[in-house]
Amino acid sequence: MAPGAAFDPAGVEHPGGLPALWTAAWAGSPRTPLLLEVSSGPDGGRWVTAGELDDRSGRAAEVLGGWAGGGGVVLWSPTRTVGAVVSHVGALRAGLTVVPCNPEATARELGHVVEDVRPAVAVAAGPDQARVLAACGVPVVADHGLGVLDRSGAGDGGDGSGRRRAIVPGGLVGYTSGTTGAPKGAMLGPANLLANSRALAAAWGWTGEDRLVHALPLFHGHGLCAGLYTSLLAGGSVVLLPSFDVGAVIEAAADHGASMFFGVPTMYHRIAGSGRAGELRSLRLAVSGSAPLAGDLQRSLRADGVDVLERYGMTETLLTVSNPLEGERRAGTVGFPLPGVEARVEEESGELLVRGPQVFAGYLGRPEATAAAFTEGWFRTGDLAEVDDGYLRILGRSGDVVISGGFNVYPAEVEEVLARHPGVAEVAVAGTPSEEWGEVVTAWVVPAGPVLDTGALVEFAAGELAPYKRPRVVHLVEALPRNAMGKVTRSALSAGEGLA
Ligand code: MCA
Ligand code: AMP
Repeated sequence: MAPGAAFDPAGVEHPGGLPALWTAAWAGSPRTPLLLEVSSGPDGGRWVTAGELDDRSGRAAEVLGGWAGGGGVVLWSPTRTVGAVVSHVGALRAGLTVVPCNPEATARELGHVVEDVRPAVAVAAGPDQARVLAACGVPVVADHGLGVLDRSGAGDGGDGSGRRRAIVPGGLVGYTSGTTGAPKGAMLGPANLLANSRALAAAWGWTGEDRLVHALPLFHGHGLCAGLYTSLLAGGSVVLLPSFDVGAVIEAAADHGASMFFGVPTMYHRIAGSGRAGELRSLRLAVSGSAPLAGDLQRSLRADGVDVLERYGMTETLLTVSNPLEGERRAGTVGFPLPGVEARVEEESGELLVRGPQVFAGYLGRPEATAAAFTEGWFRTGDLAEVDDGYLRILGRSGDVVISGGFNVYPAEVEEVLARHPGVAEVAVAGTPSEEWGEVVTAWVVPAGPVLDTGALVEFAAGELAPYKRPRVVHLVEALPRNAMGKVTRSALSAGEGLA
């Protein structure tokens, strides 16, 4: 497919990247309202202005500055608070590379990230998180909930200087699970982050007049790089909701005159199911991504006056393909390459390949995985696709990944955890279809003895896996389906075939 609209490549190499552009704009109009946290917390219920964000994130940057110099900072903060935004922006301003983590991650999951990143420093939202991080040998900075950071915990994990890993400064490392079960860190440099935001601002006509209702996690590209970073670049404002709730989204949009909402299909499924979708018709733009949006769901929302724009992306590339702002948004497709992006479908494999200024540099510390991910400068997405009348249609994944509520889950990681339970002889994990979640994580278990308490097994998994990765359905079986090579066939499981 032809590259998206003309794009000035020089524009993605701005010195200082996004933080320099943000702070220059804030200095120019300090009274502009930027962030509203809908909560009863100390920042809740009032608009935080550009000047205040500048001031507070500047102070956070001063505290973190001592650890800058190409190091990473693990951010283990609550999601969608002004305080979390302040410490995040502060870390970027200090030249650190941010590694935002799921607040619901388990100690095992966090331990893997810390081991992999060997960060210069970590920011912990509470004493429990601080203990887990310090036990990993990382200097810990306490976040007192408002993005007010202090170094009192720093001694606990040593100074970390001997083991920090050098990473391109001022970027982001996004964790995306690997087929081997070990999540890999995708390194996005400052130019990648800026290119993504510039392309979205141009494609979606994003301006300082826009107001985004934000209910997505701030530890993934969708909510963070598309939602927060681009809003700050465009000079728009953001209403931060503590959790996703249909009524709260509708009220926030009405009460604060919002113009935009971004969601995953599970959210739109719930909005349509509430019978209140029509109350969002005043939005100028409702975007869906991270998982396929069912055509019927899109058509039902359209009938209610909400013409959802579906787009496509990945942690490694951020957003690359989008239905048009003007013109037909075609159900079941993700549209056209964004400005500066080229996309093509490889003939033999049917795999979608992309290249452009937002495509990442590689996986942290994994040169072989990085080399395997590229073919002559094109990134192999692992998604199968076709071009239909000019529009790109995603047909599915070439691998085993399960997408549940917009979160990717890799069966191998879940299997590895379940297999450690003494009552399990063999286990296989795959996705099974669900209208609400897209797919749900399902486990087929061959018990080691006559009795296996599946509730206890799920509880065991809860100690090791973030909530979205835990199996929602467990089937006890006598044997697992295998192919001629003796390998378990997950596709047969999803289809309910070959089970003893
Ligand atoms: C929550 N639960 C889940 C999920 N989310 N289970 C499976 N899959 C999930 N995705 C668990 C909860 O922990 C809870 O467990 C139970 O389900 C019911 O919770 P509920 O309150 O109904 O769920 P929720 O808190 O409302 O969460 C649903 C959600 C959330 C809002 C749709 O999953 C979400 O924020 N998804 C967005 C994911 C995302 O941003 N992906 C972007 C990655 P229990 O009952 O045991 O307590 S991809 C990306 O970034 C690229 C760039 C791209 O293209 O976008
Ligand atoms: P992640 O690795 O968590 O960033 O998830 C990226 C994956 O989400 C992609 O490789 C796709 O499989 C999927 N994805 C994102 N957007 C869409 C979409 N609009 N339609 C279908 N799949 C999508």
